[in-house]
Amino acid sequence: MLRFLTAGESHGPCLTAILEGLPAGLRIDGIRVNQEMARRQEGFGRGGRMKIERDHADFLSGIRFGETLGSPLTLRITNADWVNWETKMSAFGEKVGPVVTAPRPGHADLTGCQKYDREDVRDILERASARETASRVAVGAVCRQLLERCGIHVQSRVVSIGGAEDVAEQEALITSAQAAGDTLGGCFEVTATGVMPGLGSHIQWDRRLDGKIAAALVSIPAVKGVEFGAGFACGVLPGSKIHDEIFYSEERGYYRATNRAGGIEGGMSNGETIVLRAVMKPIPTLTRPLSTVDIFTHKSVEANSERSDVCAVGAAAYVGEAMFCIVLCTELLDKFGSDSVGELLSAVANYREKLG
Ligand code: EPS
Repeated sequence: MLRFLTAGESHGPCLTAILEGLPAGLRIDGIRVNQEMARRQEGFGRGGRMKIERDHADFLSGIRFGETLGSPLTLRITNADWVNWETKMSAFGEKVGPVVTAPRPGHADLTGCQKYDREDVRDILERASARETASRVAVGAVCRQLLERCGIHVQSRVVSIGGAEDVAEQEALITSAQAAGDTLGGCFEVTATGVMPGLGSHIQWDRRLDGKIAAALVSIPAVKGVEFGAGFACGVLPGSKIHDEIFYSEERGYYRATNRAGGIEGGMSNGETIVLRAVMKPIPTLTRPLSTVDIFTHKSVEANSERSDVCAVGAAAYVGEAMFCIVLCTELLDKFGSDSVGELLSAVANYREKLG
């Protein structure tokens, strides 16, 4: 079983992840991992933090001479901003710096303070920050390298920002949102090609591939919805306009001429390209803040505002790729379960050959 955990606060010393369950013998290209982390930092509308950080992953365990050992991988991403926060984020010692008491609407701030009985919103926002997604991109980048060995490729694109599909229009919208102290969300698409039929299963609710992918995508901060293939249009059109007819040829085996199912039927990959779209709400940190309630005085005040992004849909698309890679890799190992890459590759090749 592949599993991972992340740890780390946005302005703490570092982010970390432990990834367990990868087969031994996977050659890891560390440069590619770091390139993927750099991509997450790009995009029109990112905030000042992205000028401070040059995210890269250090591998602290699970690899020897560039190859996985089958033991847990530990990845560390150092926060360059830590030097500016060291005293304010100290693990021990006297508390210094202002206490944040004005929770932002739309953020984890208020409910987190209620749930964890904290009096400083920073105790919540530090972990709720989307900075944590840097760890996920590092883990996803490792998983991608295994998927690619099996002929599976994952990519993404931004579909729209603030309702605009044209890039120049998107940038103009982000510029005016910034001037107005506002933020913008949008929609991104993630696809996977080369996925063999049969990842996931129809036999139990928690083994359905679409359920697992949806959970992984909605776990990305600010993502509010996911659809596969024709998605919500399935509720409007008749069955004859939705279901993909099945064909067969010697060269292709079974195939569909359309892909409105988005590559998943009955909770299993069907061999077509997996296509999903996710929507990201606007980031809750506004420089022209909304109204909130001070958690000490219970008086109406302006919400806390601090450095943030105006728009991070491009970054979210890369995080979406990473989460998708992690789920696909988990399912691949679940189906072909192997301790070494050699075993995995021959099991995959045998299966593909059997299907024709
Ligand atoms: C982020 C780092 C954060 C934010 C952003 C994402 O850095 P800082 O808080 O120091 O500016 O820019 O986090 C949020 C949008 C959020 O709501 O917390 C990153 O590395 O992606």
